[in-house]
Amino acid sequence: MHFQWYPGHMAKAKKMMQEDMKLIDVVIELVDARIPHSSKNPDIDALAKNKSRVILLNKSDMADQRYNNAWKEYFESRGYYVALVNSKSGAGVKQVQEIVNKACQAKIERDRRRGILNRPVRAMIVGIPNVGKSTFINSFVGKASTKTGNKPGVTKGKQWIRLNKFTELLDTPGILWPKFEDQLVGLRLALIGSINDNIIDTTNMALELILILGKYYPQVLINRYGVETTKVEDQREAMELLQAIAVKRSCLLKGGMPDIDRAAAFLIDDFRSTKLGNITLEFPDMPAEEKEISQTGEADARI
Ligand SMILES: Nc1nc2c(ncn2[C@@H]2O[C@H](COP(=O)(O)OP(=O)(O)OP(=O)(O)O)[C@@H](O)[C@H]2O)c(=O)[nH]1
Ligand SMILES: [Mg+2]
Repeated sequence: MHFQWYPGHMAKAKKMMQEDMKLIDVVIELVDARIPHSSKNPDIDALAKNKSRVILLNKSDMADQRYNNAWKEYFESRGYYVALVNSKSGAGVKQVQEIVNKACQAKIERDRRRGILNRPVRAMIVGIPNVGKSTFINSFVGKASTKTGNKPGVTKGKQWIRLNKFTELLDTPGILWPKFEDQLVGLRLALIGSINDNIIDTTNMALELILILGKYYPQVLINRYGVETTKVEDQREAMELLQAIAVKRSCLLKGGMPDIDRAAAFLIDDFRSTKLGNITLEFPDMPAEEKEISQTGEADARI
């Protein structure tokens, strides 16, 4: 289910994106509501210069409702039109048409002043692999016309889906690369399952998760695993907590030592399957030093 970027790959994707940008009026970027910072493409602002911008916080059903709203406000305050969506169930998808209309209002009026009437606005969906582009398009368009699956992929050719009198959608979404030079971003992308587990060490992923949970969701690990405390400040304390979870769950190696790898794997599984609840891993007001909470890489304060 995973996608890997190589320099050739990326250059091609970028070139394709530049070509597609010439055809469209509005860019609809999907980000994962659990990690809106890390799942946002670093180059899209430059690529989509002068285009109307819509951000969809997808998989909002898996994220924390309080922070969903905070992120919505955050992006709105930066000039984006924003919606919270669950593409899988279709919740929130209907309002996207209205948001696209609003985002394109200025353009429609400009056209009208020039005597161009009834030219539909052209939109394109973009986002990193596995963020839910195909699922969203299916839901938005109203029938299963685009291939979906838990598998990144690229389709060739350009076709437009006529949504209604006012809007056309490029049928192939643009696949964008994440900020993968940033290790912390890599860990969080791996946590939500969007990059290969084999590239990123599972224990490091679990430690990053524990640091965030300890800070923002202190009750979660206590309730689920019966550990005494989740007060963790650094990697060493996070490791101690992971060991405590292993012991509580009787994940032991021969000789009785805690089996860290197994504990890390089921902690991550529990997070991904929302058994830990609806958890957001990034927050709009996260101070810069907390973006570096895991001390594994340079924090990227840019969104
Ligand atoms: N819970 C939940 N799952 C979703 C949502 N949107 C998509 N998914 C799931 O996420 C996985 C990836 O969805 P896709 O639509 O294939 O993602 P994509 O962006 O098209 O992926 P690529 O084509 O690989 O770039 C699938 O298992 C979907 O069912 C959502 O809003 N909520
Ligand atoms: Mg797809």
